[in-house]
Amino acid sequence: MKKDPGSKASSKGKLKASNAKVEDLSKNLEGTDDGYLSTNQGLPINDNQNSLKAGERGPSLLEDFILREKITHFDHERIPERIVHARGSGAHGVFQVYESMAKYTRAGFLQDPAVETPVFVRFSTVAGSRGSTDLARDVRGFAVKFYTEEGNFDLVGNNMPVFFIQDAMKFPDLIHAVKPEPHNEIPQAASAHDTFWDFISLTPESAHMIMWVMSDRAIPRSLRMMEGFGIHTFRLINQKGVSHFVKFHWKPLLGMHSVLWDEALRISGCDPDFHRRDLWEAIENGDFPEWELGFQIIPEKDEHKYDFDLLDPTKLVPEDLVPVQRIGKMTLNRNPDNFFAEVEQVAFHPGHLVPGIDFTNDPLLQGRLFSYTDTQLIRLGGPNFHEIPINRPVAPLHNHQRDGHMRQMISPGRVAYEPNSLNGNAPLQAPAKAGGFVSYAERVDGAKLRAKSPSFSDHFSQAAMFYHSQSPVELKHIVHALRFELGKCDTPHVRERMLFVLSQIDEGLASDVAQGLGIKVPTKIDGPLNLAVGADAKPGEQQPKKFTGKAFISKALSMLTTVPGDVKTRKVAALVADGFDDSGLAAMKKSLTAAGAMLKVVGPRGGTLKSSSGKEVPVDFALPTTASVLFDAVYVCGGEASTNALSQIPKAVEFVEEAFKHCKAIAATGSGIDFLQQTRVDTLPGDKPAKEKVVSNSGGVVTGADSAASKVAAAFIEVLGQHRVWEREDAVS
Ligand code: HDD
Repeated sequence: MKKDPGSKASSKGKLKASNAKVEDLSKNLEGTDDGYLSTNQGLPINDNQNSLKAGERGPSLLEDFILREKITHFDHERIPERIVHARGSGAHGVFQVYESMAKYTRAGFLQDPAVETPVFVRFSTVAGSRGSTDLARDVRGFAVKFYTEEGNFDLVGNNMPVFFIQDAMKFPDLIHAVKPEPHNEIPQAASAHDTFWDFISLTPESAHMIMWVMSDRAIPRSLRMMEGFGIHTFRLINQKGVSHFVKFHWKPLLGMHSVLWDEALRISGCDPDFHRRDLWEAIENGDFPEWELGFQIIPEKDEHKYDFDLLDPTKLVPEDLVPVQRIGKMTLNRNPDNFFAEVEQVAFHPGHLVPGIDFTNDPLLQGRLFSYTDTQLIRLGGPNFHEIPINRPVAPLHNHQRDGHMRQMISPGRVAYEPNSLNGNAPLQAPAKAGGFVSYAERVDGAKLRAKSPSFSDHFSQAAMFYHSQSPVELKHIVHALRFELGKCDTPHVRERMLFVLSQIDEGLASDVAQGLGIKVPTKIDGPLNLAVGADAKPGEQQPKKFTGKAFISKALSMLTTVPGDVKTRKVAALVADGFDDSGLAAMKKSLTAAGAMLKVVGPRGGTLKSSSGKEVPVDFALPTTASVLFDAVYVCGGEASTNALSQIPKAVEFVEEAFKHCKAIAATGSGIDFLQQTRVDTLPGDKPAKEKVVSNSGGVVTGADSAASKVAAAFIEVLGQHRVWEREDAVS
């Protein structure tokens, strides 16, 4: 029988592109598929269909150790899902620094541009369960494990540069509030419910993050098209012991793009694995996703230079004040061989550091340093999770830690302590010069107290900065998102209080949201604005200041300022039926492929389709099983018989109309234009496709004669490069 290309044998082939981690993982790849089926003890199995019975119709026997082993293993296949970030997708890759960063850090993997450091990345949503949709409105986790020669360095970040809360003490409350409500486990993977907004409306420090989560950043087009951030301020320490503060950034080379909320809702039904599939397919196709690692470097002397505190994780350092230096590139070039073994079992920890990188006193980061090991103990079953292949470092590991559940390493000899004379005191402690980790000797003294620095008390200025830095389209989407979310919130006083919080950022924003909800923005609320304070908090802490004045505008905060204009890896649907014009389809395919995009044939059914001249093309997707929300743009190919047939299929008409509604680029050649004229694409003022058969671009609908397909393609590619035709949005939504 032929082997499935996803089988272990073929994966082993894939592993040939070698680096230290690939070689390390290959030790654990199950051998070949040759040989007989066996038990876990290696006993060849003769009958894997029938249990052992007392007679053909008799009861099964307890003696059947083969049945018991199989069922027992199956019964234990699941481990607890992550309490947050349960839904995730991962990939392997490499990182290379562009030039030595020795000036700032002694970290080995940031010294030599010739060195390729293996990485494993896991992207995730936060609130949903393992099986939830990829398209939830949510923060995306962006966790990178660098397998460096000095040990593993984990950069456990998100796709937004700030966080909801300032202190880890409040993390369980935040997560309890956003997760499905505990009495009925509703809703799944959604923040649009009462408990979330109750908590947020009482915790004004979340205002800045709320702006991000209500923006289009929370519904990315692809995991390959989003930024990543380390969020906290970290330290870089160089060979001389000099420390600089640093903020880590990941900049996607494909630019940043999102989907519309209406699309996200549809995609969740059509393909809940949309992001996971997109990442997987891009890597399989050789379209390796790439990000540049960015540093925002702040000298120690500038610690108090800004009107926010560098230790406050609800604040970002505007790129206008401290530019991001792009210092290296990460390329994801290999899909996992086994989802569970790699993506599910990978264990990240912000405390996995290498010499040359260190923490700051950000109270959110400090709490995280406890949480991540603790969670792996329950999730992965014990203290030996570092031995799981995906987690083990490529750097040598020697210590006296021993035993525990599922210990894999066999540590010989009788010496399991230090100091020792029986084994020459080995393994020896490493002097700093030889790579031993030495914590940065920051001077710390102070009274023991539960308190928050007054420098953490401005909650609205950066929320206003984010809001006012958006383009009009993005701004409108934030208002609509808030209307949706608060509209799903049933408790009137929670909605009203939240409107009041929004009015502290911007009164216009609050009244726009209120208008959509059909209620008024309250002019005052009973009691303090901030209830996320200790019982004996000072009155100042309870009344954070409303933002007034002119907001700081930071260009980098709008995704639209970063549209790169190229169409690499974009997926375009060609609507085609029997009798299509093959010259038009071929010309369109040639141009799109040359620009790095993909043309997929969408037909009324599967199999192949015949052109008017008798040529056959295979159908990539059949209309009943796909939808235009799964594509970036649509081309309606010419050919009378083809377009006549398509116009009789409601799903074909809906396909184009939906793409139009979602502001996507649309192209048609020849009789494809007649097809468009029977759809809603033609009913909107100003967007009528040209009936004459010359190339025309009317509001992102590009049309032309069959013979002009290459020219149509060129104009179509230009529209596609803008991602969306936003001018159309008001007319269609
Ligand atoms: Fe966390 C997982 C990112 C605050 C406790 N976190 C987790 C993951 C990411 C982040 C990307 C998934 C890792 C993976 O793919 O396995 N977390 C963040 C960021 C935060 C943050 C960027 C704030 C800046 N987290 C945070 C706090 C706490 C935690 C304040 C607790 C005090 N996070 C966890 C955890 C998780 C986790 C419970 C769940 C699964 C895991 O660790 O391995 O320990």
